[in-house]
Amino acid sequence: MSLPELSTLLELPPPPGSTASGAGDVFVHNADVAKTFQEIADLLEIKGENTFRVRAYRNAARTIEGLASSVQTMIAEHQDLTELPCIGADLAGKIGEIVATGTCATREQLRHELPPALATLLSIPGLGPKRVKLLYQQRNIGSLEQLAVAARAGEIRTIRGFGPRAEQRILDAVEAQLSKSARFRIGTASELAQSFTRYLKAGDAHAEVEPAGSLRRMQDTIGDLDIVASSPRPAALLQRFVDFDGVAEVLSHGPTRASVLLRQGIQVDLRVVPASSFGSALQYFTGSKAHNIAMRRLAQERDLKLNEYGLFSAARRVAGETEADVFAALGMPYIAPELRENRGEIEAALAGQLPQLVTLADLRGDLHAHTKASDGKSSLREMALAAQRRGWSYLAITDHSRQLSIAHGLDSEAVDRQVAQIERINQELHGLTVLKGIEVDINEDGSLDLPDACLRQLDLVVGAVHSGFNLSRDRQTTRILRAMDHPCFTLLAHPSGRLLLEREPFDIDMPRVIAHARQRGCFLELNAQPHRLDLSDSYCLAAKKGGVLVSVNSDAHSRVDFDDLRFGIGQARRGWLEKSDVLNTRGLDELRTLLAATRL
Ligand code: DGT
Ligand code: CA
Ligand code: CA
Repeated sequence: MSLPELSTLLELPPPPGSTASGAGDVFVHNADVAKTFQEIADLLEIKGENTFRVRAYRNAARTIEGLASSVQTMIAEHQDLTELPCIGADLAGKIGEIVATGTCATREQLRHELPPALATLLSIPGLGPKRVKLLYQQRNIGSLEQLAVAARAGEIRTIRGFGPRAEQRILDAVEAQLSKSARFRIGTASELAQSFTRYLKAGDAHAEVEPAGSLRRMQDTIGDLDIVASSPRPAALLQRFVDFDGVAEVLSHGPTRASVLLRQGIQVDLRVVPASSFGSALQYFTGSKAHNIAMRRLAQERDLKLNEYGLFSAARRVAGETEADVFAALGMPYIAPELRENRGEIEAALAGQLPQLVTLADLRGDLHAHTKASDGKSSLREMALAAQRRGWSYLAITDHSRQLSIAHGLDSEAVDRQVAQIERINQELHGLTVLKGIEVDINEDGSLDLPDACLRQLDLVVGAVHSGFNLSRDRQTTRILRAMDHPCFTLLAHPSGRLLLEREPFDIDMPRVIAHARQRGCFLELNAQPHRLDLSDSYCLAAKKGGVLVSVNSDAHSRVDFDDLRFGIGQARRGWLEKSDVLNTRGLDELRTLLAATRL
């Protein structure tokens, strides 16, 4: 199982009425079981199966949704599910299967028989199983993309029961849905962009190739990739681009630009310009759009014209070969891509007040990492050696606490054992100090998941929310503030709980959390995992303004995860953070002083 998947599992809240500990491997909600049954019913209906069978699944789904207690708990307590209305032995068996495995063979079989994306058509308002069946049987439409193509071509209105108005409604809904789902995490986008860039350069020794757009600005999610290049042989470079092995479809291919769709579903735009325009093209395609518009206006005020070909005074090009030239010709220093959002960076640049943004090289260590003792994949020694190789002064080991049983969280005795192990390894290591820490669960009432005596022996205590995401804003905020008030609390991990493209942040009064952290003297994390990037850029800025230090942490679950810190640093830079705003840029002695000062 990949790491993002595992952490998604880890963070499913427990079913109502159960305690989080030892409830099995995966928390399965009644709603999950009901949804599985509804999907089976939908697929059976699309297939044209017996209506009684379809109705049996729908009735069972309704029964389960309406239950006061969790079916997972009922099964754990050996209650007889066939006593429930509309649940016979067969369905009871399937509920058991879903609770045990997260899915059931009947659903998997149906998904196998029908086009895998067919059921997604049901998400379009006005399309029930009967109409989806018609679309599939009569036009072989099996996905939202195919539905959009058919609707645009006016094919839907020709099917009996659909008219031009229904067709338009469907098209609007499909387009809204497609644009919503079509973003990618920066981790995925960055990996694709790197391999693409390397590939393009390998075929053309004299080409300059640079990823631009939201990726270069290190935005947390990316819509499409934009690559800017210059080459003595543009046609050959564009040909190589469309010939890339991972290309699923060539969307356009001209003399200076081309667009392709990669198999992963991400679009890549390549723009090839003369070397004399490379800087201005890079500036233009890096964006953001709002930044570009403000820059162009500034140029106009000085009787200059700025576009992707250069900065012009009448017909004369005054800059364009490098980005720095363009900024200089407009009377300002180079603005880092991460700042280019028209959030005051142009004014700051003109006034000579740009922040000196933190860099990856400024980090002296990491304050959030796991080992095999909980759900990590590397041993304590492997993690420490990897940290040492990076030239760091310290690495805090912060495995999960006991409540997170699915992640094999540590109890007091296990923490004691790890503390002894860390003391031994610190005897051997040179240059690197392993700090004793824990990622302790913050309970719903704001208490911490391990006894004070256990926490007190550690160098730092990282508090984290892994359950109870749906508390009201007031309760969630109070919970966090209370946890911060614990005498051993050091650092709040992934403060908003968001999982990018998966789960919204929980409802919390972040300005209050920041103000409280300042008062309490504790710290906030910027978690660098590309599916979290939490704090977000704007809350980083709020923390800076509120006088709270941010720790940019990897949350590494294996030694290769330290590489993710570059995404965290990108987010920190988007939030205008400087070296002095980041806790783990401090040397060991200063860090120890700061950590000790959080103890009450
Ligand atoms: P994304 O792809 O949604 O994550 O965001 P971007 O920023 O990469 O946007 P994209 O791919 O549509 O365009 C790349 C850059 O091209 C964008 O950041 C700025 C520039 N650009 C695109 N459209 C316009 C425009 O209408 N006006 C100006 N001034 N610049 C534009
Ligand atoms: Ca883009
Ligand atoms: Ca684009």
